[in-house]
Amino acid sequence: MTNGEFTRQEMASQVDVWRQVLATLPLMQDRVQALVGMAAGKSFLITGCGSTHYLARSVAFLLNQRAVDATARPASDFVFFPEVMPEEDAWLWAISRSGRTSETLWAVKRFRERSPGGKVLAVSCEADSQLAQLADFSFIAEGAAEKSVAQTRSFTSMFLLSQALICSLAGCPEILPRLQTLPGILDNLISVSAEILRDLGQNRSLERFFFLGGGPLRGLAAEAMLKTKEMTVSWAEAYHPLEFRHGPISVVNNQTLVVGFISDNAGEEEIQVLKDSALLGARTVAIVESAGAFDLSRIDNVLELKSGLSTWERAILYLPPIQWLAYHRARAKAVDPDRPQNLVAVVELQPPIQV
Ligand code: F1P
Repeated sequence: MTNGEFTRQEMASQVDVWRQVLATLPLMQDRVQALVGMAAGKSFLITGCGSTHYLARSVAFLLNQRAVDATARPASDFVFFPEVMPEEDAWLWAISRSGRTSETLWAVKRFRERSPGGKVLAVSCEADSQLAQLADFSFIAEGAAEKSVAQTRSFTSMFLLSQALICSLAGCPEILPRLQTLPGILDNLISVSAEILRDLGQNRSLERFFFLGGGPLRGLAAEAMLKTKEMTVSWAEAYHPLEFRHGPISVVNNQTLVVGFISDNAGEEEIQVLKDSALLGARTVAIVESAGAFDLSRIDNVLELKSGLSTWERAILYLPPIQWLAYHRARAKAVDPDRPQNLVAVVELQPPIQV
């Protein structure tokens, strides 16, 4: 199978895999309770590489919003600058689809050296991986593993699993039933937006892609950027929405697409950034909870989530539309999103350090 067929199938199965991941939560209850008992009052160092580094950034923000101390850094920063890790009272939360990425495994090693009493929590798609075995607690997104190089359903499923863990860790279990509604909402979102996403993906006049998201959506905007680069070999960048005016907007032209991941906290201001970009010739897309809440008259395309959920709860819904946009662009450019150029599914390196 080639020409993006693995990627397409993995994205198309996303709704079912989310349901599967959410259905396994009750089976993890004993482990979650043990984790909650031991992790109370600790701070978290969240890490990963590539996609999972961006996932870590959103997870850290979600924890911070629930008053849990958390910092996200790429695994290589923990390996080469271990002094940034506290010597006690911190846990390492490592995220890796494969559980085999060198830097992530090295970060675990460095953390153990620096903080012998600290614990390691792993979120992965591979139960038998080295990372899952090294961790004190591992949580697996069942059914989310992939054949493709670029992460799609694995990313969103590990995000959902992490979010469910945060509900327990941060003492907000009342959110869990609302997370259970996400697969149905995604199903509807993808069917109603399919045509827009295909048209945008097939629009070869677009050459520059910008994804704007703030707060918990910043890591997701970065992942949208990475998907666009990996799958379509295109120029893509991600920013906090209001940061866009502080320099990046200078390269906006009529070959530019600016996508806003619009939050509840700053919706009006975020949409104004899209409107400013439109005046410079950009095509704009706003992904919003509800179109009725804003004046969207000068926005080219509006995708409505209609989730009835807060930004914190619905965050992961912003990403799948961009995965589909990237898929269609890859097909239109005749590049294979299953095997992006210059990339491998897992980066395994020779140790530069004694590990
Ligand atoms: C992380 C990752 C991917 C990326 C690339 C190499 O892998 O950086 O995000 O697409 O192909 O690996 P993992 O640690 O999550 O398995």
